Amino acid sequence: MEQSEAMVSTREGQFAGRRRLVGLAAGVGLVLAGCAKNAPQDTFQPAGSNAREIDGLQRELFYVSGIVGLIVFAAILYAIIKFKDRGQDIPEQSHGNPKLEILLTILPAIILAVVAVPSVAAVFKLDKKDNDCVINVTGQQWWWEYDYVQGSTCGGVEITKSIVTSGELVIPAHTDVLLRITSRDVIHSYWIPRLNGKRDAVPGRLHTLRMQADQAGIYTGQCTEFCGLSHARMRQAAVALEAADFQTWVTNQTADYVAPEADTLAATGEATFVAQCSRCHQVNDLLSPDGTPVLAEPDLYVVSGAAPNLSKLMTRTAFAGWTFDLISAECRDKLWNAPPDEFGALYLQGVTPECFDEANLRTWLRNAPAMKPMYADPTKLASTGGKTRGMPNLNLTEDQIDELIAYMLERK
Ligand code: HEC
Ligand SMILES: [Cu+2]
Repeated sequence: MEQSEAMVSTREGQFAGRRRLVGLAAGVGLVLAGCAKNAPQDTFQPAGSNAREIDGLQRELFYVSGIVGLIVFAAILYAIIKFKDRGQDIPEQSHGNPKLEILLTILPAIILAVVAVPSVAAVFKLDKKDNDCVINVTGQQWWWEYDYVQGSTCGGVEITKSIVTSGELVIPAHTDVLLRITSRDVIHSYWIPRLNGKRDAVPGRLHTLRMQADQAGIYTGQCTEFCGLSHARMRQAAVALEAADFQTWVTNQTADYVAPEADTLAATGEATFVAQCSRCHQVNDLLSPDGTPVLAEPDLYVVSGAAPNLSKLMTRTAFAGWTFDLISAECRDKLWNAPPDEFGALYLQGVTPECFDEANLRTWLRNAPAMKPMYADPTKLASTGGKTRGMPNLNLTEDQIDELIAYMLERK
C-alpha cells in the first residue's frame, strides 16, 4: 500500500516535471520567435542614429549584467547542490560579517557607477535639440495626429501650408527630426522601436523625441501606455522618404482642394460628406453648399475633441489608428519589402484602384464602433448627453457609403 502510493506520487512528479519542461520550451520558443528576422518592431534592428545609440548601450549593459547574472546563478547552483538537505546538522549560525557586508555594498556600487557612465552619456546624446525638422504630435483616443507647421522647413523643404495627417508620420530620411509630443485626452506613449525609444504623450505637456532614419522605408510602432478601450488598436508608422520624394509628398499634401467633377458619384459623395462627416472631419478648403468654409465643430459631439483630417486619406496605407489596411495584403507586402531605392516611388502612388482594399473602409463606414471599440456601452449613450467617443455608427445607407467611398478615393 505504502509502496504504491509512493509510486503514484513519483509518477505525478514526473508528469509535473515534463509539463514544466514543455512550458519552459514553449516560453523559450516564444522569446526566440520574437527575435525572428522579419519582426518589424525589433529594437535589436535599429534603423537610425537614436535607436542605434540605445541598442549600443543595451548591448554594453547586457554584457555587464550578464556577467553579474552568471556569477549569481553559479553561486546559487553551488549553494543548492552543496547544502542540499541530506539530514545533516543545522550549520553553525553566524551573526554578521562586517568585511563581507562592506564588500557586498561597495562592489555593486562600483558596478552601478561604471554602468552609469555610458547610460547618462546616452541620455544626453538622445536629448540633443539640434534638428532639421519639427513636427507636432498629438495623441488621441485612439490614433496619432501629426501637424507640420506652416512656415517651418523640414529637411530643407518649406511647409507652405499647414499639413495635418494621422497614423502615418512621413519624414525625410537621413534627417534629424524632432517630434513635439502632447496628448488631447489621456496619457499615451509614442514608440517606433526601430527609430527611437518611447516617449509619453501627456495632456498639457510637451515632450520631445528625436527621429532619424538611415534609409527610405516604413517603420511601425504602437502606443505603449494603456489609454482606454482601443489601446490595442492604436498603432502608428513612420515613413521615411528620400529628399526628392519628401518634396513631392509635401507638394501634394499642400496642393489646393480639387472638387469632384459635377454629376459624378463622388460629387454626391461630397455633399453627403458635408452633411454627415464634416462636423467632425476636416477636408481642407471644403465649402458648404452656401459657399462658407466647412469647419469641424468637434466639441459638439466628440468627447475625444477631434477626428483625423481626411484631405489626403488615400495617401496613407492604413486608417483608424493605423490598424486597418487601406491597401490589399499583396500591395502592402510589396511596399514593405520594396528596396529603399524603389520604396519612395511606390509609396507616393498612394492608394491606387488596383490596391484599394474597399472592404475595410466599407465596414468602417457601416459601423465604426463595431470594428474598433470606442465606448463601453453604446446603449447608455443617453447618460453622456448623446456624446460619443471616437467615431459613432452613423447608420448610413449602402448608397451613401458608395458615394462616400467614391469621394474618399479622390482624396489623394
Ligand atoms: C462624431 C464625429 C465623427 C463623425 C460624424 C464622423 N467621424 Fe470619422 N472618425 C471620427 C473619429 C474620432 C475618428 C478616429 C477614430 C479612431 O481611429 O479611433 C474617425 C476616423 C475616421 C476615418 C479613419 C481616418 C484615419 O486617418 O485614421 C475615416 C476614413 C472616417 N472617420 C470617415 C468618416 C466619414 C466618411 C464620415 C461621414 C460619413 C465620418 N467619418 C463621420 C469621428 C467622426
Ligand atoms: Cu494610446
